[in-house]
Amino acid sequence: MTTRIANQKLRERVMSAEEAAALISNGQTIGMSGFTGSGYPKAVPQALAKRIEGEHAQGNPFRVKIWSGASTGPELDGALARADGIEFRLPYNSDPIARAKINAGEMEYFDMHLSQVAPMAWQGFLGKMDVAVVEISGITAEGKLIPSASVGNNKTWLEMADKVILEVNSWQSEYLNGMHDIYYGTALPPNRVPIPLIRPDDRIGQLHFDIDPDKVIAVVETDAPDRNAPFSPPDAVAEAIAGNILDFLEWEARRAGLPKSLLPIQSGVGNVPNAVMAGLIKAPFEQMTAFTEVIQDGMLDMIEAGTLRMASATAFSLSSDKAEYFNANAAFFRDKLILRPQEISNHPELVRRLGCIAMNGLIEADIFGSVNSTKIMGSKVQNGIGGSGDFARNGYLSIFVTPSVAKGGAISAIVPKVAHVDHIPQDVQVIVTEQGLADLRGLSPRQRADLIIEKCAHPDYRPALRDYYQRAQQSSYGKHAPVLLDEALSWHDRFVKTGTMHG
Ligand code: 0RQ
Repeated sequence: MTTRIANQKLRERVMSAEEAAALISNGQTIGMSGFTGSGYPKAVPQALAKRIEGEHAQGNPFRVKIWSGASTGPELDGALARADGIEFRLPYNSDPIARAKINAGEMEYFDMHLSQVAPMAWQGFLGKMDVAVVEISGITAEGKLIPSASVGNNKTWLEMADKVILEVNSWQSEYLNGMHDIYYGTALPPNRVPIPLIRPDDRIGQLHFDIDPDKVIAVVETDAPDRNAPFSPPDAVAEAIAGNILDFLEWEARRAGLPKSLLPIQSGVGNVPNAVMAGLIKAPFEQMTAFTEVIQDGMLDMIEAGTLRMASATAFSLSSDKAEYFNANAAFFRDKLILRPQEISNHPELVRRLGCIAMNGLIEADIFGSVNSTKIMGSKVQNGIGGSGDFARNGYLSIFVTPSVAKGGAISAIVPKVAHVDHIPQDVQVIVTEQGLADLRGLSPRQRADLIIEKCAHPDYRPALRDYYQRAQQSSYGKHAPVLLDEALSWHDRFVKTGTMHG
Protein backbone atom coordinates (compact mmCIF):
# COMPACT_ATOMS: atom_id res chain seq x y z
CA MET A 1 0.00 0.00 0.00
CA THR A 2 2.87 2.42 -0.67
CA THR A 3 1.69 3.76 -4.02
CA ARG A 4 0.69 7.11 -2.50
CA ILE A 5 4.20 7.65 -1.06
CA ALA A 6 6.50 8.43 -3.96
CA ASN A 7 9.37 9.78 -1.85
CA GLN A 8 11.97 7.23 -0.77
CA LYS A 9 13.10 8.99 2.42
CA LEU A 10 9.57 9.38 3.77
CA ARG A 11 8.64 5.85 2.73
CA GLU A 12 11.29 4.64 5.15
CA ARG A 13 9.34 6.27 8.01
CA VAL A 14 6.22 4.12 7.46
CA MET A 15 5.04 2.43 10.65
CA SER A 16 1.84 1.36 12.37
CA ALA A 17 -0.54 3.82 14.04
CA GLU A 18 0.31 2.25 17.43
CA GLU A 19 4.04 2.81 16.88
CA ALA A 20 3.37 6.39 15.83
CA ALA A 21 1.10 7.05 18.83
CA ALA A 22 3.86 5.77 21.12
CA LEU A 23 5.95 8.77 20.01
CA ILE A 24 3.49 11.18 21.66
CA SER A 25 3.94 12.04 25.35
CA ASN A 26 1.69 13.14 28.18
CA GLY A 27 1.11 16.89 28.27
CA GLN A 28 2.13 17.57 24.68
CA THR A 29 0.41 20.01 22.35
CA ILE A 30 -0.70 18.36 19.13
CA GLY A 31 -1.69 20.19 15.95
CA MET A 32 -4.28 17.99 14.25
CA SER A 33 -5.49 18.35 10.70
CA GLY A 34 -9.23 18.34 10.08
CA PHE A 35 -12.03 20.74 9.35
CA THR A 36 -15.77 20.00 9.64
CA GLY A 37 -15.42 16.25 9.40
CA SER A 38 -12.94 16.07 6.54
CA GLY A 39 -9.22 15.49 6.24
CA TYR A 40 -8.69 14.64 9.91
CA PRO A 41 -6.25 11.89 10.98
CA LYS A 42 -8.12 8.71 11.84
CA ALA A 43 -5.67 5.99 12.88
CA VAL A 44 -3.15 7.75 15.14
CA PRO A 45 -5.76 9.52 17.33
CA GLN A 46 -7.56 6.20 17.91
CA ALA A 47 -4.29 4.47 18.75
CA LEU A 48 -3.41 7.36 21.05
CA ALA A 49 -6.82 7.09 22.76
CA LYS A 50 -6.16 3.38 23.43
CA ARG A 51 -2.75 4.21 24.83
CA ILE A 52 -4.24 6.90 27.08
CA GLU A 53 -6.87 4.47 28.36
CA GLY A 54 -4.09 2.00 29.16
CA GLU A 55 -2.09 4.64 31.04
CA HIS A 56 -5.18 5.77 32.97
CA ALA A 57 -5.96 2.14 33.89
CA GLN A 58 -2.51 1.97 35.50
CA GLY A 59 -3.18 5.20 37.37
CA ASN A 60 -0.84 7.30 35.22
CA PRO A 61 -1.83 10.76 34.08
CA PHE A 62 -2.02 11.26 30.29
CA ARG A 63 -3.78 14.15 28.62
CA VAL A 64 -2.87 16.25 25.59
CA LYS A 65 -3.73 19.66 24.17
CA ILE A 66 -5.39 19.57 20.77
CA TRP A 67 -5.36 22.37 18.21
CA SER A 68 -7.22 21.67 14.99
CA GLY A 69 -8.68 23.48 11.99
CA ALA A 70 -12.30 23.12 13.07
CA SER A 71 -14.40 20.10 14.03
CA THR A 72 -13.01 16.67 13.19
CA GLY A 73 -14.67 13.26 13.51
CA PRO A 74 -15.52 10.54 16.01
CA GLU A 75 -12.14 8.85 15.45
CA LEU A 76 -10.37 11.96 16.73
CA ASP A 77 -12.29 14.22 19.09
CA GLY A 78 -14.74 11.47 19.99
CA ALA A 79 -12.11 8.82 20.74
CA LEU A 80 -9.78 11.14 22.66
CA ALA A 81 -12.59 12.77 24.65
CA ARG A 82 -14.04 9.37 25.56
CA ALA A 83 -10.61 8.38 26.86
CA ASP A 84 -10.60 11.58 28.91
CA GLY A 85 -7.42 12.42 27.05
CA ILE A 86 -8.01 16.05 26.07
CA GLU A 87 -6.92 18.69 28.54
CA PHE A 88 -7.41 21.69 26.22
CA ARG A 89 -9.00 22.09 22.79
CA LEU A 90 -9.23 24.85 20.17
CA PRO A 91 -10.89 26.24 18.01
CA TYR A 92 -14.27 24.64 16.97
CA ASN A 93 -15.86 21.41 18.09
CA SER A 94 -19.04 19.62 17.15
CA ASP A 95 -18.28 16.23 18.66
CA PRO A 96 -20.98 15.30 21.20
CA ILE A 97 -18.63 13.54 23.65
CA ALA A 98 -16.14 16.41 23.65
CA ARG A 99 -19.06 18.85 23.98
CA ALA A 100 -20.35 17.00 27.05
CA LYS A 101 -16.87 17.08 28.65
CA ILE A 102 -16.52 20.79 27.95
CA ASN A 103 -19.95 21.53 29.39
CA ALA A 104 -19.21 19.41 32.45
CA GLY A 105 -16.16 21.58 33.08
CA GLU A 106 -13.80 18.66 32.50
CA MET A 107 -12.08 20.00 29.40
CA GLU A 108 -10.84 23.51 28.59
CA TYR A 109 -12.09 24.87 25.27
CA PHE A 110 -10.82 28.06 23.65
CA ASP A 111 -13.36 29.13 21.02
CA MET A 112 -11.86 31.56 18.52
CA HIS A 113 -12.39 33.08 15.06
CA LEU A 114 -11.12 30.52 12.58
CA SER A 115 -9.15 33.07 10.54
CA GLN A 116 -7.19 34.03 13.64
CA VAL A 117 -5.98 30.60 14.72
CA ALA A 118 -2.81 30.47 12.58
CA PRO A 119 -1.75 34.10 13.14
CA MET A 120 -2.34 33.78 16.89
CA ALA A 121 -0.44 30.51 17.02
CA TRP A 122 2.50 32.31 15.40
CA GLN A 123 2.18 35.16 17.90
CA GLY A 124 3.28 32.60 20.44
CA PHE A 125 1.07 33.11 23.48
CA LEU A 126 -0.71 29.81 22.92
CA GLY A 127 2.54 28.03 23.61
CA LYS A 128 4.67 25.77 21.44
CA MET A 129 3.50 22.86 19.33
CA ASP A 130 5.21 19.55 19.97
CA VAL A 131 3.73 17.34 17.29
CA ALA A 132 1.60 17.82 14.18
CA VAL A 133 -0.56 14.88 13.09
CA VAL A 134 -1.74 15.67 9.59
CA GLU A 135 -3.72 13.65 7.07
CA ILE A 136 -2.56 14.05 3.48
CA SER A 137 -3.60 12.32 0.26
CA GLY A 138 -0.11 11.57 -1.00
CA ILE A 139 3.60 12.40 -1.07
CA THR A 140 5.36 13.41 -4.29
CA ALA A 141 8.71 12.01 -5.38
CA GLU A 142 10.31 15.33 -4.33
CA GLY A 143 8.86 14.94 -0.84
CA LYS A 144 6.08 17.54 -1.13
CA LEU A 145 2.81 16.74 0.65
CA ILE A 146 -0.42 16.54 -1.36
CA PRO A 147 -3.17 17.92 0.91
CA SER A 148 -6.31 16.00 1.77
CA ALA A 149 -10.00 16.99 1.78
CA SER A 150 -9.34 19.92 4.10
CA VAL A 151 -6.47 22.36 4.40
CA GLY A 152 -7.40 24.11 7.65
CA ASN A 153 -4.30 25.08 9.61
CA ASN A 154 -2.10 22.31 8.22
CA LYS A 155 0.45 24.60 6.59
CA THR A 156 1.01 26.32 9.94
CA TRP A 157 1.06 23.09 11.98
CA LEU A 158 3.62 21.53 9.61
CA GLU A 159 5.82 24.61 9.97
CA MET A 160 5.38 25.15 13.72
CA ALA A 161 5.57 21.66 15.15
CA ASP A 162 8.85 20.21 16.39
CA LYS A 163 7.89 16.82 14.97
CA VAL A 164 5.41 15.65 12.34
CA ILE A 165 3.36 12.47 11.96
CA LEU A 166 1.70 12.01 8.58
CA GLU A 167 -1.34 9.88 7.78
CA VAL A 168 -1.50 9.10 4.06
CA ASN A 169 -5.13 8.23 3.35
CA SER A 170 -5.70 6.38 0.10
CA TRP A 171 -9.50 6.66 0.52
CA GLN A 172 -9.16 10.32 -0.49
CA SER A 173 -9.47 10.93 -4.22
CA GLU A 174 -6.23 11.19 -6.20
CA TYR A 175 -7.94 14.01 -8.06
CA LEU A 176 -7.49 16.18 -4.98
CA ASN A 177 -3.97 16.69 -6.35
CA GLY A 178 -4.22 20.01 -8.16
CA MET A 179 -7.20 21.36 -6.23
CA HIS A 180 -5.31 23.19 -3.49
CA ASP A 181 -3.80 26.66 -3.29
CA ILE A 182 -1.37 26.90 -0.38
CA TYR A 183 -0.30 30.49 0.17
CA TYR A 184 3.02 31.00 1.92
CA GLY A 185 3.03 34.81 1.92
CA THR A 186 1.63 35.48 5.40
CA ALA A 187 3.81 37.14 8.01
CA LEU A 188 3.36 38.82 11.35
CA PRO A 189 3.30 42.63 11.67
CA PRO A 190 5.26 44.72 10.88
CA ASN A 191 6.12 42.56 7.87
CA ARG A 192 2.60 41.78 6.68
CA VAL A 193 1.85 42.55 3.01
CA PRO A 194 -1.43 42.64 1.02
CA ILE A 195 -2.77 39.23 0.01
CA PRO A 196 -2.79 39.27 -3.81
CA LEU A 197 -6.21 37.67 -4.28
CA ILE A 198 -8.69 39.78 -6.25
CA ARG A 199 -11.25 37.20 -7.41
CA PRO A 200 -12.49 33.98 -5.75
CA ASP A 201 -10.86 31.86 -8.47
CA ASP A 202 -7.41 33.46 -8.24
CA ARG A 203 -4.58 31.10 -7.39
CA ILE A 204 -1.86 32.77 -5.33
CA GLY A 205 0.05 29.86 -3.81
CA GLN A 206 1.36 26.38 -4.49
CA LEU A 207 -0.31 22.99 -4.92
CA HIS A 208 1.51 21.17 -2.12
CA PHE A 209 2.79 21.66 1.40
CA ASP A 210 6.51 22.04 1.98
CA ILE A 211 7.93 19.83 4.71
CA ASP A 212 11.32 19.41 6.32
CA PRO A 213 11.72 15.61 6.01
CA ASP A 214 13.94 15.48 9.08
CA LYS A 215 10.94 16.53 11.23
CA VAL A 216 8.80 13.61 10.03
CA ILE A 217 8.98 10.96 12.73
CA ALA A 218 6.28 8.68 11.35
CA VAL A 219 4.21 8.01 8.25
CA VAL A 220 1.06 5.94 8.72
CA GLU A 221 -0.96 4.58 5.84
CA THR A 222 -4.75 4.55 6.10
CA ASP A 223 -7.72 3.82 3.87
CA ALA A 224 -10.60 5.26 5.85
CA PRO A 225 -13.55 7.50 4.92
CA ASP A 226 -14.23 10.94 6.29
CA ARG A 227 -17.29 10.76 8.48
CA ASN A 228 -19.90 13.48 8.49
CA ALA A 229 -23.48 13.55 9.67
CA PRO A 230 -25.96 13.34 6.79
CA PHE A 231 -28.11 16.39 6.04
CA SER A 232 -31.80 15.87 6.62
CA PRO A 233 -33.81 16.80 3.55
CA PRO A 234 -35.04 20.41 3.89
CA ASP A 235 -38.24 20.50 5.97
CA ALA A 236 -41.00 23.10 5.62
CA VAL A 237 -39.25 25.47 8.05
CA ALA A 238 -35.91 25.29 6.22
CA GLU A 239 -37.68 25.78 2.90
CA ALA A 240 -39.58 28.81 4.20
CA ILE A 241 -36.33 30.36 5.48
CA ALA A 242 -34.60 29.64 2.17
CA GLY A 243 -37.54 31.18 0.29
CA ASN A 244 -37.34 34.37 2.37
CA ILE A 245 -33.60 34.67 1.68
CA LEU A 246 -33.95 34.05 -2.04
CA ASP A 247 -36.68 36.72 -2.39
CA PHE A 248 -34.46 39.12 -0.49
CA LEU A 249 -31.36 38.38 -2.59
CA GLU A 250 -33.32 38.97 -5.81
CA TRP A 251 -34.64 42.24 -4.43
CA GLU A 252 -31.21 43.31 -3.19
CA ALA A 253 -29.59 42.45 -6.53
CA ARG A 254 -32.10 44.73 -8.34
CA ARG A 255 -31.83 47.48 -5.72
CA ALA A 256 -28.04 47.57 -5.66
CA GLY A 257 -27.50 46.74 -9.35
CA LEU A 258 -25.51 43.62 -8.54
CA PRO A 259 -24.33 41.44 -11.43
CA LYS A 260 -26.19 38.28 -12.55
CA SER A 261 -23.50 36.31 -10.76
CA LEU A 262 -24.42 38.19 -7.54
CA LEU A 263 -21.45 38.39 -5.16
CA PRO A 264 -19.41 35.49 -3.78
CA ILE A 265 -21.52 33.55 -1.31
CA GLN A 266 -20.46 32.19 2.07
CA SER A 267 -22.67 29.63 3.67
CA GLY A 268 -22.37 28.10 7.13
CA VAL A 269 -22.92 24.47 8.00
CA GLY A 270 -26.32 22.96 8.80
CA ASN A 271 -29.59 21.99 7.22
CA VAL A 272 -30.89 25.51 6.65
CA PRO A 273 -27.82 26.76 4.72
CA ASN A 274 -27.98 23.56 2.70
CA ALA A 275 -31.65 24.31 1.88
CA VAL A 276 -30.64 27.81 0.75
CA MET A 277 -28.13 26.25 -1.64
CA ALA A 278 -30.89 24.00 -2.99
CA GLY A 279 -33.07 27.07 -3.53
CA LEU A 280 -30.30 29.01 -5.29
CA ILE A 281 -30.28 26.39 -8.04
CA LYS A 282 -33.65 27.75 -9.17
CA ALA A 283 -32.86 31.43 -8.56
CA PRO A 284 -32.27 33.76 -11.52
CA PHE A 285 -28.53 34.08 -10.88
CA GLU A 286 -25.85 32.73 -13.21
CA GLN A 287 -22.18 31.87 -13.01
CA MET A 288 -22.16 32.41 -9.26
CA THR A 289 -19.07 31.95 -7.14
CA ALA A 290 -18.55 30.95 -3.52
CA PHE A 291 -15.83 32.32 -1.27
CA THR A 292 -16.59 30.34 1.82
CA GLU A 293 -15.06 27.97 4.33
CA VAL A 294 -16.86 24.71 3.62
CA ILE A 295 -18.21 23.02 0.51
CA GLN A 296 -21.46 21.27 1.45
CA ASP A 297 -23.68 18.90 -0.51
CA GLY A 298 -25.78 21.77 -1.90
CA MET A 299 -22.76 23.48 -3.45
CA LEU A 300 -21.83 20.39 -5.45
CA ASP A 301 -25.44 20.26 -6.68
CA MET A 302 -25.20 23.92 -7.71
CA ILE A 303 -21.99 23.24 -9.63
CA GLU A 304 -23.59 20.32 -11.44
CA ALA A 305 -26.65 22.44 -12.25
CA GLY A 306 -24.37 25.11 -13.70
CA THR A 307 -25.53 27.89 -11.34
CA LEU A 308 -22.26 27.89 -9.40
CA ARG A 309 -19.14 28.39 -11.53
CA MET A 310 -16.59 27.69 -8.79
CA ALA A 311 -16.15 27.53 -5.05
CA SER A 312 -13.17 28.54 -2.91
CA ALA A 313 -13.09 27.06 0.60
CA THR A 314 -10.81 25.41 3.11
CA ALA A 315 -12.63 22.07 3.40
CA PHE A 316 -15.34 19.76 2.25
CA SER A 317 -18.22 19.23 4.63
CA LEU A 318 -20.14 16.53 2.80
CA SER A 319 -22.55 13.89 3.99
CA SER A 320 -21.11 10.37 3.67
CA ASP A 321 -23.12 9.65 0.52
CA LYS A 322 -22.06 12.90 -1.09
CA ALA A 323 -18.41 12.31 -0.16
CA GLU A 324 -18.52 8.94 -1.96
CA TYR A 325 -20.24 10.68 -4.87
CA PHE A 326 -17.54 13.33 -4.96
CA ASN A 327 -14.81 10.68 -5.00
CA ALA A 328 -16.51 8.95 -7.93
CA ASN A 329 -16.86 12.23 -9.85
CA ALA A 330 -13.81 14.16 -8.68
CA ALA A 331 -12.46 14.51 -12.23
CA PHE A 332 -15.51 16.67 -13.06
CA PHE A 333 -15.30 18.85 -9.94
CA ARG A 334 -11.55 19.33 -9.61
CA ASP A 335 -11.14 22.47 -11.77
CA LYS A 336 -14.17 24.12 -10.16
CA LEU A 337 -12.99 23.92 -6.56
CA ILE A 338 -10.05 25.48 -4.72
CA LEU A 339 -9.08 24.57 -1.16
CA ARG A 340 -6.95 27.09 0.76
CA PRO A 341 -5.58 27.50 4.29
CA GLN A 342 -8.33 28.74 6.62
CA GLU A 343 -6.46 31.96 7.35
CA ILE A 344 -6.95 32.75 3.62
CA SER A 345 -10.44 31.26 3.03
CA ASN A 346 -11.73 33.29 5.99
CA HIS A 347 -9.41 36.27 5.80
CA PRO A 348 -11.18 39.54 6.74
CA GLU A 349 -9.19 41.47 4.11
CA LEU A 350 -10.42 39.13 1.36
CA VAL A 351 -14.00 38.81 2.62
CA ARG A 352 -14.26 42.62 2.67
CA ARG A 353 -12.59 43.07 -0.73
CA LEU A 354 -14.70 40.44 -2.49
CA GLY A 355 -17.94 41.58 -0.82
CA CYS A 356 -19.11 38.16 0.34
CA ILE A 357 -22.75 37.47 1.09
CA ALA A 358 -22.47 35.77 4.46
CA MET A 359 -25.20 33.37 5.61
CA ASN A 360 -24.83 31.74 9.00
CA GLY A 361 -26.98 29.98 11.56
CA LEU A 362 -27.68 31.26 15.07
CA ILE A 363 -28.82 29.95 18.43
CA GLU A 364 -30.75 33.07 19.42
CA ALA A 365 -31.04 36.75 18.53
CA ASP A 366 -32.43 39.56 20.63
CA ILE A 367 -34.80 42.33 19.69
CA PHE A 368 -31.90 44.69 18.92
CA GLY A 369 -30.09 42.19 16.71
CA SER A 370 -27.31 40.87 18.90
CA VAL A 371 -26.67 37.26 17.99
CA ASN A 372 -25.67 34.30 20.12
CA SER A 373 -24.21 31.56 17.90
CA THR A 374 -22.56 29.43 20.50
CA LYS A 375 -23.90 29.20 24.05
CA ILE A 376 -27.25 27.70 24.93
CA MET A 377 -28.77 29.56 27.90
CA GLY A 378 -25.57 31.57 27.96
CA SER A 379 -23.37 28.82 29.35
CA LYS A 380 -23.57 25.53 27.43
CA VAL A 381 -21.47 25.59 24.29
CA GLN A 382 -23.04 24.04 21.21
CA ASN A 383 -20.20 24.14 18.63
CA GLY A 384 -18.26 27.39 18.53
CA ILE A 385 -18.15 30.65 16.62
CA GLY A 386 -16.36 28.98 13.70
CA GLY A 387 -15.98 31.29 10.75
CA SER A 388 -19.24 33.12 11.30
CA GLY A 389 -17.50 36.16 12.80
CA ASP A 390 -14.88 36.32 10.04
CA PHE A 391 -17.61 36.60 7.44
CA ALA A 392 -20.36 38.44 9.33
CA ARG A 393 -18.21 41.43 10.24
CA ASN A 394 -16.57 41.79 6.85
CA GLY A 395 -19.11 40.68 4.26
CA TYR A 396 -21.08 42.92 1.90
CA LEU A 397 -24.14 41.41 3.53
CA SER A 398 -24.36 39.60 6.85
CA ILE A 399 -27.42 37.35 7.05
CA PHE A 400 -28.30 35.13 10.04
CA VAL A 401 -30.84 32.34 9.78
CA THR A 402 -32.78 30.33 12.34
CA PRO A 403 -36.10 28.62 12.95
CA SER A 404 -38.11 30.99 15.18
CA VAL A 405 -38.43 28.36 17.93
CA ALA A 406 -36.31 25.48 19.24
CA LYS A 407 -37.04 22.33 21.25
CA GLY A 408 -40.56 21.89 19.94
CA GLY A 409 -41.56 25.47 20.75
CA ALA A 410 -40.29 25.51 24.35
CA ILE A 411 -37.62 28.06 23.36
CA SER A 412 -37.99 31.29 21.39
CA ALA A 413 -35.03 32.06 19.12
CA ILE A 414 -35.98 35.75 19.46
CA VAL A 415 -35.52 36.88 23.06
CA PRO A 416 -35.52 40.18 24.96
CA LYS A 417 -31.76 39.89 25.43
CA VAL A 418 -29.32 37.21 24.28
CA ALA A 419 -27.69 35.33 27.14
CA HIS A 420 -24.32 35.46 25.36
CA VAL A 421 -23.10 37.69 22.51
CA ASP A 422 -21.04 36.43 19.58
CA HIS A 423 -22.12 38.99 16.98
CA ILE A 424 -22.85 42.57 17.96
CA PRO A 425 -25.70 44.42 16.19
CA GLN A 426 -23.23 46.21 13.90
CA ASP A 427 -22.29 42.81 12.42
CA VAL A 428 -25.87 41.58 12.00
CA GLN A 429 -27.62 43.10 9.01
CA VAL A 430 -30.40 40.67 8.21
CA ILE A 431 -32.20 38.12 10.42
CA VAL A 432 -34.35 35.47 8.77
CA THR A 433 -36.74 32.94 10.25
CA GLU A 434 -39.54 30.94 8.65
CA GLN A 435 -41.84 33.79 9.80
CA GLY A 436 -40.12 36.45 7.73
CA LEU A 437 -37.03 38.57 7.16
CA ALA A 438 -35.87 41.69 8.98
CA ASP A 439 -33.52 43.94 6.97
CA LEU A 440 -31.85 45.85 9.79
CA ARG A 441 -29.43 47.90 7.76
CA GLY A 442 -29.42 51.55 8.72
CA LEU A 443 -31.88 51.15 11.57
CA SER A 444 -31.63 52.38 15.17
CA PRO A 445 -32.07 49.90 18.05
CA ARG A 446 -35.73 50.86 18.53
CA GLN A 447 -36.49 50.55 14.81
CA ARG A 448 -34.75 47.19 14.83
CA ALA A 449 -36.81 45.93 17.77
CA ASP A 450 -40.14 46.62 16.06
CA LEU A 451 -39.01 44.87 12.89
CA ILE A 452 -37.47 41.81 14.56
CA ILE A 453 -40.50 41.19 16.79
CA GLU A 454 -43.01 41.59 13.97
CA LYS A 455 -41.10 39.84 11.17
CA CYS A 456 -39.03 37.13 12.86
CA ALA A 457 -40.58 36.06 16.17
CA HIS A 458 -42.95 33.11 16.35
CA PRO A 459 -46.61 34.18 16.82
CA ASP A 460 -46.70 32.23 20.12
CA TYR A 461 -43.98 34.50 21.53
CA ARG A 462 -44.82 37.78 19.79
CA PRO A 463 -47.32 39.08 22.39
CA ALA A 464 -44.87 38.49 25.26
CA LEU A 465 -42.07 40.22 23.33
CA ARG A 466 -44.32 43.20 22.53
CA ASP A 467 -45.39 43.41 26.16
CA TYR A 468 -41.79 43.30 27.42
CA TYR A 469 -40.62 45.87 24.90
CA GLN A 470 -43.49 48.29 25.59
CA ARG A 471 -42.75 48.22 29.31
CA ALA A 472 -39.02 48.61 28.59
CA GLN A 473 -39.74 51.72 26.51
CA GLN A 474 -41.58 53.20 29.49
CA SER A 475 -39.27 52.43 32.37
CA SER A 476 -35.79 51.72 30.98
CA TYR A 477 -32.93 53.73 32.49
CA GLY A 478 -32.09 54.97 28.98
CA LYS A 479 -34.40 55.02 25.97
CA HIS A 480 -31.83 54.44 23.19
CA ALA A 481 -31.92 50.65 23.51
CA PRO A 482 -34.61 50.11 26.18
CA VAL A 483 -34.01 47.22 28.54
CA LEU A 484 -35.57 45.94 31.76
CA LEU A 485 -32.46 44.84 33.62
CA ASP A 486 -34.28 42.64 36.11
CA GLU A 487 -36.31 40.88 33.43
CA ALA A 488 -34.16 40.74 30.29
CA LEU A 489 -32.80 37.24 30.98
CA SER A 490 -35.89 35.93 32.77
CA TRP A 491 -36.94 33.89 29.72
CA HIS A 492 -33.71 31.88 29.94
CA ASP A 493 -34.00 31.55 33.68
CA ARG A 494 -37.54 30.23 33.28
CA PHE A 495 -36.41 27.67 30.71
CA VAL A 496 -33.61 26.40 32.96
CA LYS A 497 -36.01 26.10 35.92
CA THR A 498 -39.16 24.84 34.17
CA GLY A 499 -38.15 23.52 30.74
CA THR A 500 -40.00 26.20 28.79
CA MET A 501 -39.71 29.91 28.08
CA HIS A 502 -43.50 30.24 28.14
CA GLY A 503 -44.68 32.14 31.22
O1 0RQ B 1 -29.94 20.78 19.38
O2 0RQ B 1 -29.18 18.70 18.34
O3 0RQ B 1 -29.92 18.76 20.75
O4 0RQ B 1 -31.58 19.02 18.88
O5 0RQ B 1 -28.97 23.58 18.79
O6 0RQ B 1 -29.60 23.44 16.07
O7 0RQ B 1 -31.60 23.82 14.66
O8 0RQ B 1 -30.14 21.76 14.24
O9 0RQ B 1 -29.40 24.13 13.67
O10 0RQ B 1 -27.54 22.65 12.74
O11 0RQ B 1 -28.21 24.89 11.74
O12 0RQ B 1 -27.01 24.76 13.96
C1 0RQ B 1 -26.01 27.98 15.47
C2 0RQ B 1 -25.54 25.67 16.24
C3 0RQ B 1 -27.17 26.07 14.40
C4 0RQ B 1 -24.74 26.41 13.97
C5 0RQ B 1 -25.86 26.55 15.05
C6 0RQ B 1 -30.24 23.61 19.45
C7 0RQ B 1 -31.11 22.70 18.60
C8 0RQ B 1 -30.13 21.61 18.26
C9 0RQ B 1 -28.55 22.70 16.58
P1 0RQ B 1 -30.17 19.20 19.34
P2 0RQ B 1 -30.25 23.20 14.63
P3 0RQ B 1 -28.01 24.03 12.93
C10 0RQ B 1 -19.50 27.99 9.13
C11 0RQ B 1 -19.99 29.06 10.07
C12 0RQ B 1 -21.78 28.75 14.65
C13 0RQ B 1 -20.65 28.52 13.70
C14 0RQ B 1 -20.88 29.02 12.32
C15 0RQ B 1 -23.37 26.86 14.48
C16 0RQ B 1 -28.84 22.36 18.05
O13 0RQ B 1 -25.09 27.18 12.85
O14 0RQ B 1 -22.66 26.12 15.11
O15 0RQ B 1 -21.83 29.72 12.01
N1 0RQ B 1 -23.02 28.14 14.21
N2 0RQ B 1 -19.97 28.68 11.45
O16 0RQ B 1 -32.22 22.25 19.31
C17 0RQ B 1 -31.46 26.12 22.82
C18 0RQ B 1 -31.86 27.80 21.25
C19 0RQ B 1 -31.47 26.89 20.23
C20 0RQ B 1 -31.07 25.62 20.62
C21 0RQ B 1 -30.91 25.79 18.45
N3 0RQ B 1 -32.25 29.04 20.97
N4 0RQ B 1 -31.83 27.37 22.51
N5 0RQ B 1 -31.06 25.23 21.90
N6 0RQ B 1 -30.73 24.96 19.49
N7 0RQ B 1 -31.37 26.97 18.89
C22 0RQ B 1 -19.06 26.64 9.66
C23 0RQ B 1 -17.82 26.67 10.50
O17 0RQ B 1 -17.44 27.63 11.00
C24 0RQ B 1 -17.02 25.46 10.70
